[in-house]
Amino acid sequence: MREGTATLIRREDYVAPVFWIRTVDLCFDLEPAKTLVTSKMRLERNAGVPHGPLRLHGEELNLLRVLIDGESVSFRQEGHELIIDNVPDADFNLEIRNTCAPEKNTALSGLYTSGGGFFTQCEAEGFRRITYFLDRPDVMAVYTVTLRADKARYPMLLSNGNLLETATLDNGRHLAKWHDPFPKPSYLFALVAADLVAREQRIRTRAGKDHLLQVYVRRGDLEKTEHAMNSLIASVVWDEARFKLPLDLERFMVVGVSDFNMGAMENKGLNIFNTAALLASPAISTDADFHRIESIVAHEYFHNWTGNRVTCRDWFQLSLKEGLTVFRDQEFSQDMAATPSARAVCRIQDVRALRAMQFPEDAGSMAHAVRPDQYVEINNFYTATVYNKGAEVVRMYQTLVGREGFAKGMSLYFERHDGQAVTCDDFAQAIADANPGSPLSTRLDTFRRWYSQAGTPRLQARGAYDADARTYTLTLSQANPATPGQDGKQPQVIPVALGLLSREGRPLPLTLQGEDGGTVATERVLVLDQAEQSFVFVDVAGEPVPSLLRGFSAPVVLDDGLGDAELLVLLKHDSDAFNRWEASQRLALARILGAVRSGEPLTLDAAYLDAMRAVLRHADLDPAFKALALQLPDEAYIAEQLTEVDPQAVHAAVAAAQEQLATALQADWAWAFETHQVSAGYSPDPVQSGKRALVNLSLAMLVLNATRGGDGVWPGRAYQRIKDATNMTDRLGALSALVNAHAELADSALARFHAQFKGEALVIDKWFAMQGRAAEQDGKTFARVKQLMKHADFTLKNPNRARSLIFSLCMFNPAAFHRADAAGYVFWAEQVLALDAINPQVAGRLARVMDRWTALAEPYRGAAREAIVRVAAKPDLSNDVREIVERALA
Ligand code: 0A1
Ligand code: ZN
Repeated sequence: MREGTATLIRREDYVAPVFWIRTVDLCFDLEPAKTLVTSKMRLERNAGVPHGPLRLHGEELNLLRVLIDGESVSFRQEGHELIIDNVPDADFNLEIRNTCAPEKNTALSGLYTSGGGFFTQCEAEGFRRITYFLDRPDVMAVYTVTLRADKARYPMLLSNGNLLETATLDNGRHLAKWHDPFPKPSYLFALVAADLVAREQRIRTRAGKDHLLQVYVRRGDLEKTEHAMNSLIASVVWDEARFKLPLDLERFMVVGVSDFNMGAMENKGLNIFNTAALLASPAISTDADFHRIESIVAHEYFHNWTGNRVTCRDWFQLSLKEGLTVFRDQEFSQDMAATPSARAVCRIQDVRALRAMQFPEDAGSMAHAVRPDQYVEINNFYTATVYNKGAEVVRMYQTLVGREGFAKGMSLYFERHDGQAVTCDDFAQAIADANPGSPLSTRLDTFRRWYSQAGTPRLQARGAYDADARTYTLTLSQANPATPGQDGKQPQVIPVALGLLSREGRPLPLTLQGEDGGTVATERVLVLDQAEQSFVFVDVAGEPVPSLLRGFSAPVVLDDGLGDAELLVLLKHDSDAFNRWEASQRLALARILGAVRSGEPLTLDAAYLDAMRAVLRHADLDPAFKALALQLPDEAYIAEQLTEVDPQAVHAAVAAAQEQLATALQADWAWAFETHQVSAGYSPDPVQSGKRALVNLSLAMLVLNATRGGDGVWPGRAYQRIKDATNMTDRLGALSALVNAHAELADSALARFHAQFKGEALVIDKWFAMQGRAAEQDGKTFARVKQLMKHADFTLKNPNRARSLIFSLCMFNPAAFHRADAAGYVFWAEQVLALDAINPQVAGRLARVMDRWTALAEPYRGAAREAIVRVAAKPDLSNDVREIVERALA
């Protein structure tokens, strides 16, 4: 597992491979302790590059033999490479035989065992842990795979593509042979051998073709696959309708596994999922789980075109497939949400996630461009920047060329590049070429800076109204702060969707100077591509309130200089639901930041409380929207607004705001709780889940208020609700209300919950996570986590379980983690090192918690540094963790 060699890989050093591998015939004799792999490949020199030896990647393998055209050849092994100097000039056959040890593979990369079965994870560089290969995405081969294993223990033998043959062998073994007709890079290879059952569905697509969809899980989990299957069918239908992209396989398989490093993986025709991202039932899953599963199933399915049919030339282009596929799954979720309000809720949630995860990344030690320039360990670059900011970049293409123009661009992209391994530039060119004369095509070079410049641009907007001339001049300017290795940044293309409102909240027509007055649009997109530009609106009847960056039209930080009065107009009247929500957040943010900066205790004013009450009691607003608008900004997002962060001060201000909102609106919360109960049978649809979100928020407020001396009836009602609940959303909501408020009944409720869900690993994960995320109060949460580390159900070996407790504390609970006595940092260092010995990818992710340590105030800053130094001093760290801590200390 120890990597030993930490070389920096640079984008500019890309060279095409010296050889192509055209076909590969793989044969596996599967045994947990020692699996024998025989690989027969057809190789061809790449005529376009200078001659050189054949260098194959291989890690943690035991090499048995190497034959070229049936004859043994001499070879060298250097580090993680197998080098063959003398290879024929013409095409040749290469046969390699090696073994690997799946049951020792705790890193869960390559071939590993989980729950008594075999599973693979090959992205990004896991295939080289199975056999020697040109393990790079631009080498695409046609695979034929034979699996041999014990029939009783592994009745299901799966690989990519179509099943050619099955047979029974001696000694209780059996065989299955698969063939995938689509050339693919090795990272999309997969096999599964396990005792699984499948939910099956036959579908006929628009094109009139029949397909078999299968979802494979362990026996007891079959009834939890209905939602995944429905999500898969909806994804197939959507991709055909929206982008004319059909399912290209007769058989499409999805498999669940409980030990998995990420959410899921898009292996061609054989997607492998973390069970947490696949299994759902009302009894064990929340509305949020249902929603997340739908979007991940869609994401992996959409990769079949954006990732698999057209793949990445090299790993620097990762956002080519990930940013685009996240954009596609976000669009899908919005279309599934159906109503405008539910669509807006989706958008708000996506932006919240971007700000909570990606903005801090852009401001920290690991800041990198959407298309990074260098890496040591590619696994460290499956980031919010590559995924979520990448998706925002794709969204900007669509904003600039329009929905139809974007669909045309996608068609051209597939026309040009189907079956190829390409770059982000190829994608940009296709979208631009399909839309000549568009605001994208005329600024393509500037637009491309989104791929090369790290950092979140600051967009400043200032308006000046001239009453005599009836003009409103909006001056937009941009600046992008320096990030590691990037000082002077160039202006970027920033589409600014906007509207202007009268002081009474009426939308105003938007005519720019020089345009004929015929334009009556009340929303339009301005394109900023210079450091500063002014736009003059004419015929403006009175000083307007600008509603800028509607729908979050660009991933920037906006400073529009608006004060309370204007924000209250937007909160009440903006036709753009996103900006309405944004106004609610900014009103809260201003108050919290005011308290943190001044060091004075926070007191919420009547204007704010009245506005929040009006939102809560509003007759027309969607409950899901209300729940989002009434939620305070994340502590991590608040911290991002400060140059020097005292996490305890941030938490104190948020806790005070929470308590005051709970108390001042007590009667309103009680009203909301009573009037939004769902009586119909459970469905995770936006209407029901919106009501449950508002009910759960209300209950949390009511319980909090009760523990601060308010109406004492609510903790008892929450406790009863946990007992009576008929779905996990209600049950978990009530339980977390008690746990977060540290109510007296919390312990017994937690014990009951644990007893009730003993056998459900995914629910026990929630049980740990809830305690790790509980609002800190006098160190109680931290002490509880330390104690839970010794719980019989806790293990570092299962990534979901490790994340449920450790990440909940270190990543999602700043006040419990950043302690003045540094105990949180000591705990972090211990867990990073312990995890690194088991699973470097998971350890690397945990290491990233310290990315923003330099922004901390003392004593946190000094103590954080000490903890990072302690980790960095460990001599045999994985590349994953070493890269993170070294960048943090650079
Ligand atoms: N491509 C997958 C994510 C993924 C990446 C790496 C993995 O192992 C290191 C596993 C999954 C996706 O975007 O869904
Ligand atoms: Zn993906």
